[in-house]
Amino acid sequence: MREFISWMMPEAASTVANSIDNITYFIMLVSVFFFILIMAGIIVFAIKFKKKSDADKTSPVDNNHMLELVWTIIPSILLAIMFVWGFQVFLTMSIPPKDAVEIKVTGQKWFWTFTYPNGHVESGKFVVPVNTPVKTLISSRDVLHSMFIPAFRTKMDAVPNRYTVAWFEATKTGKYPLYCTEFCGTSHSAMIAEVEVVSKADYDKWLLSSAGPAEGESLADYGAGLYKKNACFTCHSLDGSSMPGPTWKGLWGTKRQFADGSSAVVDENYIRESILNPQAKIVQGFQPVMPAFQGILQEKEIEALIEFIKTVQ
Ligand code: HEC
Ligand SMILES: [Cu+2]
Repeated sequence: MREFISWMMPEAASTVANSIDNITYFIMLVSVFFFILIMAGIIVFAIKFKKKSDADKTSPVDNNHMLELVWTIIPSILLAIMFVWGFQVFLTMSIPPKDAVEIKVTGQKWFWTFTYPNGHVESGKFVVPVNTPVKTLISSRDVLHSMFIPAFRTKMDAVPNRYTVAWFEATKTGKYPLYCTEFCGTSHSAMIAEVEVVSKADYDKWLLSSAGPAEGESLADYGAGLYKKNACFTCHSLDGSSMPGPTWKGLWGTKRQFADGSSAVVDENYIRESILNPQAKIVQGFQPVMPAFQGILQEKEIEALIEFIKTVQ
């Protein structure tokens, strides 16, 4: 039976995924069974007891104790099973194991950052060890978001000014999508990340290695990757098209007019300041909605982004 209906669910890759699926299937099958039974009853009775002539009288029977007991007791038992079973799974999902690895997950328009116990900050990519409980402390820097990892059946709101907690234990290495499931504005649909489940050894190795271009990769190419990874693309286009932020096409070297009337030429220092402290100078005609990347981007990453912007002509 399980194999027969499992196409309805995404891949199950965490310890709780199967228990959640089982109770979902149980509730669904019970509902489908009674839906068919009741619908069939309505149709059969409507045909069988249709008033055929004016002489037909309504049945004198007005109750049946046995029948009423049956249709009260059976649904009560089924509901009790659903409640107790569901509550058990809910408790398992709600209480993170004591030895869980703790990772902070921050949502903001329109990307996710993951802060590891050693201070390493990663965006767009959520690397976690396999067969290890991971506790996520989730929050938001602006509006409501929600972290959803379908393969783990994990979903939790990201709320500004407070932490929410979710936990999971991945059972298979591989890559799984993470979505924002709380509509949060223009580029909500681009607010995705990739969960990468790796072996414990690879996880430790990954945590130790610092950010930087791969062997043989130019700084500008590395910057192009960061443009995607840090979701700059949700607000800045490369082809001149209009988005919440100014396009990067031909940005380098142009003269910028700011909302306060001052102006400056776009050079390394201006870009650096725009990334770390975007509110310092607001480009005329734009809203001050760019998030500050202070504490998120490393020095080398900022250099790479500057090199990349230079190449967008
Ligand atoms: C939520 C939307 C948003 C995101 C995400 C975003 N920006 Fe911006 N950015 C803006 C807006 C709006 C402005 C113009 C207003 C201002 O100057 O703050 C801007 C301005 C800039 C400027 C100055 C550009 C100019 O035309 O003078 C730079 C450089 C910049 N952003 C870099 C980045 C980088 C690098 C990233 C990714 C790491 C990024 N931005 C992510 C919205 C965003
Ligand atoms: Cu969101």
